[in-house]
Amino acid sequence: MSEEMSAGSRRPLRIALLPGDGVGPEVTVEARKVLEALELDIVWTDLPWGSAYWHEHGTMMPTGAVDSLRAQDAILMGAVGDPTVPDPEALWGLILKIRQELDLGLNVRPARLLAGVPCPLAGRGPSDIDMVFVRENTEGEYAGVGGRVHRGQPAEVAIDTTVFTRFGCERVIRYAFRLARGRRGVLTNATKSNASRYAYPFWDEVVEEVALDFPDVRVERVLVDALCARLITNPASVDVVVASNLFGDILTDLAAALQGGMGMAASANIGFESGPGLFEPVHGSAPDIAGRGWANPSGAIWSAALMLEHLGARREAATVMAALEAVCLAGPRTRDLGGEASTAEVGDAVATAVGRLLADGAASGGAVTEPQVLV
Ligand code: GGG
Repeated sequence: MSEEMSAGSRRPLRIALLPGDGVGPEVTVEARKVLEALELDIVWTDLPWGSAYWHEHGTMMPTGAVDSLRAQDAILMGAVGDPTVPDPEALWGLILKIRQELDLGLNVRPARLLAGVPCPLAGRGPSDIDMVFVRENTEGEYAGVGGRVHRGQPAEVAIDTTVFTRFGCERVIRYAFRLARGRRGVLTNATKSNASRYAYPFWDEVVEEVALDFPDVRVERVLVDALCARLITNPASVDVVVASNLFGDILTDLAAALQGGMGMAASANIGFESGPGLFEPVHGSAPDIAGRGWANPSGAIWSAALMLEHLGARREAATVMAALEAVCLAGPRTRDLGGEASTAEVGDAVATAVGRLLADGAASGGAVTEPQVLV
């Protein structure tokens, strides 16, 4: 984490903007608008990578793309995926490649229901849904280890191997314990060690070993299928969840639904050493609604707040979150939240709220303070 990056830092923040595909450009332009309302000194680098780039050049990104990202302080991304590009090509050519090559081993996804956002569960409100998912981000079923032979033949074989390393698991699990310690002191380990022969029993062992260093955190081992049910029946009982890459991916779509829909969900892909993190809404490219101005920019704006927090600009991160929360409460809202506003109208409203909060803070000498998510 770069603690030294703050609003008062001496040099501008270098932020790469990677809008990507589908609704990605529509939501990232709003996140950028909100960041610009903070009046930070930011040097933007626009990256035209994604499916259109693939059609022109045959690859999702140019040669040396990931290395060029190392010079940035952070990457703000939209989404990747388009019906005209094979999914494995799009994902392995861009987001999964960036995560692996920059060693962004951690994916932190808060799932909090903001006041004013409708919850699909009857009788549940913001006090019931406030969780953080800590997802291992470069291994597991997304390690890319496997193969396919005898294509198109009756003997065709396809193998994807779950890969857990002690190094990769332990650093993520340790992070989750630290996060749990600073919240309710409970860590839920999402596992499947009843059916998995080797990988998840190993994952559980690492959790138990790391737990010895955190005697103040109660750890519960919950089978991922049972955890899905519990997220519906008793979401308030879940606080910090640590999960493998695959389970984290799936659980956070369910959690996103609980926090009002995919459009609300944000994520931080971060490493354990210095280097840029990548911040992206959890939703994909949503080609079915792309170009209509319907996408909810909240997940992208929330991701921008996580980016600021990771850069050490905690007060600014809190200001963005306070602005987003004010707009969720009072509107305008996009149609996924029951409103009629466009993506740009919501972005404008959040940017205006940021300006108002800054002016109020300057007038009162006070700062917006909010609990933060990253540790
Ligand atoms: N910004 C989210 C996005 O582009 N999602 C596409 C996707 O399916 N990503 C897989 C993953 O997050 O592991």
